[in-house]
Amino acid sequence: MQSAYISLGDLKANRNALAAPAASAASGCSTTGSAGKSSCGSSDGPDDMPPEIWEKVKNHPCYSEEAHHHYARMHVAVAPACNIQCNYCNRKYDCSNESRPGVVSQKLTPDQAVKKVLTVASEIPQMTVLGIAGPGDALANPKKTFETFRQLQEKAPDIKLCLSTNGLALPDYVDEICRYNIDHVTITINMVDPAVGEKIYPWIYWDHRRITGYEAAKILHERQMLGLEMLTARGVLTKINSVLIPGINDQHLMEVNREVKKRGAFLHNIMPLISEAEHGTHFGLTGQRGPSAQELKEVQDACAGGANLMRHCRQCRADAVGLLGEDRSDEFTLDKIEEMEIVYDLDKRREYQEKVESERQAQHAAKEEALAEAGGDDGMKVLVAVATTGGGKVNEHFGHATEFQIYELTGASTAFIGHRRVDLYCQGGYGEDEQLPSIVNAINDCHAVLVAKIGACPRDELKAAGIEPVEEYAHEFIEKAALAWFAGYRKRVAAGEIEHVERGDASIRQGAVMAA
Ligand code: CLF
Ligand code: SF4
Repeated sequence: MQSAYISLGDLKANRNALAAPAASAASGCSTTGSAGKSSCGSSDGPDDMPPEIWEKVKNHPCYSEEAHHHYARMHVAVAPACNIQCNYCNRKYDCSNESRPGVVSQKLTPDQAVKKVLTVASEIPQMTVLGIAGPGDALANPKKTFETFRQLQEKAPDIKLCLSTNGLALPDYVDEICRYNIDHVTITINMVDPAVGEKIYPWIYWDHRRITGYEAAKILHERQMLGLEMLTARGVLTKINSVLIPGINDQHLMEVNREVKKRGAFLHNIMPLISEAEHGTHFGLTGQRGPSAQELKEVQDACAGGANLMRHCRQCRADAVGLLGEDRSDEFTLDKIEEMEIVYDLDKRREYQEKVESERQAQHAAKEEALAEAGGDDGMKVLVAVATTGGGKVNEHFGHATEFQIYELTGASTAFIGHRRVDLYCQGGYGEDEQLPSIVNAINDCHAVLVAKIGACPRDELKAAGIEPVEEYAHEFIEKAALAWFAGYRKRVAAGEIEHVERGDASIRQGAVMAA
């Protein structure tokens, strides 16, 4: 599996480099920065990760790829205003820096937000993280954002607090972030060169005035870097989101990756630009395209060795609820919450999370066992798509999948490399054959698709497209199932029963997902 943590050596170097600001700023937050190495199923965490960092990441679905199969997050949409303009954003919708473009969330007051969090926490005990990620910028709405966090810190002490910002106002709020024990902050950083930045940001509102062009991008860049350094110095785990915009910052994101690593970023999440004309953004209306799946992967792979990459982001909405990739926000609208009883039982939540933890460790152990038997790397590498509803298992029917998780396999490794959203194939009990070409396009770079069940028609179409439908591993752990299929595949190739051929590129789904 892909490592999702910065190394301890990097942490120490970062801490030393930032020793001076740390000394002057250290109060409130832990003084330990981001650290660790590979994801681990042991309850103590990886050997080289300080226990306090493991505590912060082990059940955060965004900061740990492994955790995202098992733990849920929710967002509350309390922050509507924004202090900058991004060319990929239309304010009619949620902030595209953290949210899927084209989605509108139900805005809440802090009191409504707190009630919603307590209700969800009592209904979904594996919900461990609360984030504020728009619909505008969390720190352009500081009163609402921090009032929500203040109340939650008192009323839901076991829930980790998380916020996302464009970084312009960040240096002014680092003390406040620490005061409320907000352990996780995301900054969207699309450039470290204002000449690139001025193609992305037409204006910012700063120091009581609107500033445009190069000067605007320069101020934003300086504020982002300062904010990141201040958070690292105070031990707040900081993730960087970058929107990959082909022709504008695709070649530049490697430099962004290096610069944020130097300043102590814990993770770097490179997300594809989604720029459908119907969303009415500047980029959408001027024909700026988003990347293909392979273009995204190439940029991510080119950043290998720098700040560790997050590849499981789902570009959630600003009122998302549930596991990453599932959207239960409709179950928790304001009117429905009014009808629900809040039973915030900390012991019950802990008890449930212990069960989740043993499931996660079982997945980890199954993967280790499968890797030990995988037969070694012979140079062959393939991608497979997996249909899952969570729990780390192959447990979704092909026709019910709204996304497929993509794994890269060799004879000695398995790595989660992303997901592909698709329209539902099964509509009201019938297969929708018109959807099949778009589903095939979304996983066209894969050699196989692992599912709990699949009907005859899609099975034949997938085979005709060169993608093998596999249902023998239904309800098994994903990595174990994928490696078992790959071992059989290599045997068939070696025996001359089939020929191994390279696959083509795949499309990243633009537009909203159709609900089940
Ligand atoms: Fe939300 Fe963001 Fe916190 Fe996660 S989401 S504020 S760090 S709790 Fe996660 Fe969603 Fe991607 Fe964000 S998958 S859009 S990275
Ligand atoms: Fe839109 Fe978010 Fe950019 Fe503000 S920071 S313009 S809300 S994408």
